[in-house]
Amino acid sequence: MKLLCVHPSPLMYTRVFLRLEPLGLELVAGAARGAGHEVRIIDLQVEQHDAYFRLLRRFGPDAVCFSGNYLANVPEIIDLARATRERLPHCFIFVGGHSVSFIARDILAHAEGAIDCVLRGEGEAAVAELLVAWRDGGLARVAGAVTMDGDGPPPRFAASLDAIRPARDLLRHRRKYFIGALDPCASIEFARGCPWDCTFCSAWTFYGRSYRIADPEIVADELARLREPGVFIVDDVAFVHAEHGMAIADAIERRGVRKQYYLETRADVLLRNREVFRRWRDLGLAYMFLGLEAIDAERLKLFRKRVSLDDSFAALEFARSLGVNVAINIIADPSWDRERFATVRAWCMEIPEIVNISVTTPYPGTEIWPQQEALLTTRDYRLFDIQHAVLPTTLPLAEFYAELVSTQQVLSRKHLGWAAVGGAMTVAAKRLLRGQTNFVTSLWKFNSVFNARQQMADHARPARYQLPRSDGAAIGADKRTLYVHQPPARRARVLDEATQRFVAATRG
Ligand code: B12
Ligand code: SF4
Repeated sequence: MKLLCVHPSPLMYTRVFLRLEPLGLELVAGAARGAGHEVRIIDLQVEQHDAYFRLLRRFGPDAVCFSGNYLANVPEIIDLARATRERLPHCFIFVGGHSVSFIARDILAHAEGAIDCVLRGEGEAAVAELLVAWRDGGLARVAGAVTMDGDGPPPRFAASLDAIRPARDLLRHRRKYFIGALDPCASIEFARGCPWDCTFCSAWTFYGRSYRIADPEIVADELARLREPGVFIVDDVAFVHAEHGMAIADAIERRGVRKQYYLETRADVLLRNREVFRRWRDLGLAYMFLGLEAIDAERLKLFRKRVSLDDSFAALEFARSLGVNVAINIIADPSWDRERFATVRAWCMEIPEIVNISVTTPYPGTEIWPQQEALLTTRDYRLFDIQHAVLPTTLPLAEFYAELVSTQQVLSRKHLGWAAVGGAMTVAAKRLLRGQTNFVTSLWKFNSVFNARQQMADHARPARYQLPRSDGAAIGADKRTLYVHQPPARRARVLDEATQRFVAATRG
């Protein structure tokens, strides 16, 4: 069977700072190809809709699937599915990925027949079976499949993270992926899931609070095969498990792999596994993202981050001492007034780190969704990108955006000040010499994308598809309804005893 795998267009943030290869979709493609199907991938982060329709004509797929990791991409996916259905009425059209797994029925309803199925959960676990079931009948028996005719059994976890490799070779423009000065940059997965349970996050509800690790030798082989000098480690929390981090380090050292890495982790993990991070600094760790989320104890508690303010600051100190570039995230609350924005701005200017500001956004699948859903001021999917305010703001909305964008501008200028530009220009020149323009272009894009007037205008666009109301009370009453993959039995977690004790202690 011929399968075309499609990743939708970039969202606001990725239009400026980074653009990464769609690793999840590559895994789905890898699983389908491994089962004998002829597979193509198109990534609309780097290609236009015209290219998609041309490929559709040329390739003539029997099946088309879309990656729905991001809620804000839902309208685009539905419109593309409708346009595909018009052109290829008998094609099997399905969607999978993080966000759509939480709202599968709503997706089918919006699409009015243009989408045959939503495959919930880890796609590589069931895609091969799904394609056979569509050909031979029996879609409703496939684990994770949701169709207009009924639901299959609950989604199944992939048997291991090692068996199926991402079909990287199917991506047509590999040099288009970058993050900051890591240009070009590939992505890799060392571990999957998260054992913590922050209220604003859906990573733990998607993976049933599980945490699984990949075989160090297999990922080291994969790293050795990557041509890109930069590597983005996609794990939600890197190096939770110290021995695993060390084992990968050993394996890549044995192979003589030399790359520059980007990773994301938690303050408490960083403090606990200092040796691992030092080792990775020596191996090429260049950027680290710490999700601090708040700079006051009250909000940290509200987010159930389970990290004290003291630990957050101690982690920042330690990260600085490593000599890597550190970025942190702070979540802007809709209740912020001018004074609060000014305080945050002042604090951010005092510290050397890159600061990213996102806006509190309740997503289906998070614990705050049932609590806050009724308060939403908009249900337009496109605005659920953590850069728009979808809850009532204390300041008039236009003023909130003016403050938000000016804070982001101040922070952007801080890093692109003349001194910084001096450094950035040297990096830029080196990238240009290698024919890589992503990083250089990103330096000038900020003002055209982050713009308060544009953000307001986004709210005024007519919305064809809107998040439907759900029964928030029912979801809130039973936590199990939040999960896509139900939590596995305790023994299925791979945390060693010491890490388990650490996670349990931080969970309180
Ligand atoms: C790495 C990452 C990124 C990277 C890479 C994104 C990319 N190109 O893929 C970067 C940094 C660019 C990024 C950016 C953003 N991200 Co992000 N990201 C993640 C993260 C941490 C891991 C994703 C990942 O690569 N996992 C590993 C791969 C193997 O898994 P996967 O992609 O999920 O794919 C699996 C399944 O989802 C499924 N699947 C995926 N596609 C398909 C397709 C089909 C057909 C099928 C059947 C199955 C399927 O099968 C795959 C294999 O098991 C997730 C959290 C998480 N754990 O999911 C957040 C997450 C997905 N991101 C999130 C957000 C909010 C964003 C941003 C909007 C943030 C911002 N500041 O603007 C941007 C928007 C990006 C864009 N598209 O423009 C939210 C999504 C919220 C939502 N409900 O919409 C998440 C869940 C984080 C969170 N805690 O809330 N992100
Ligand atoms: S630690 Fe990170 S990935 Fe885990 S639940 Fe909290 S925000 Fe989500």
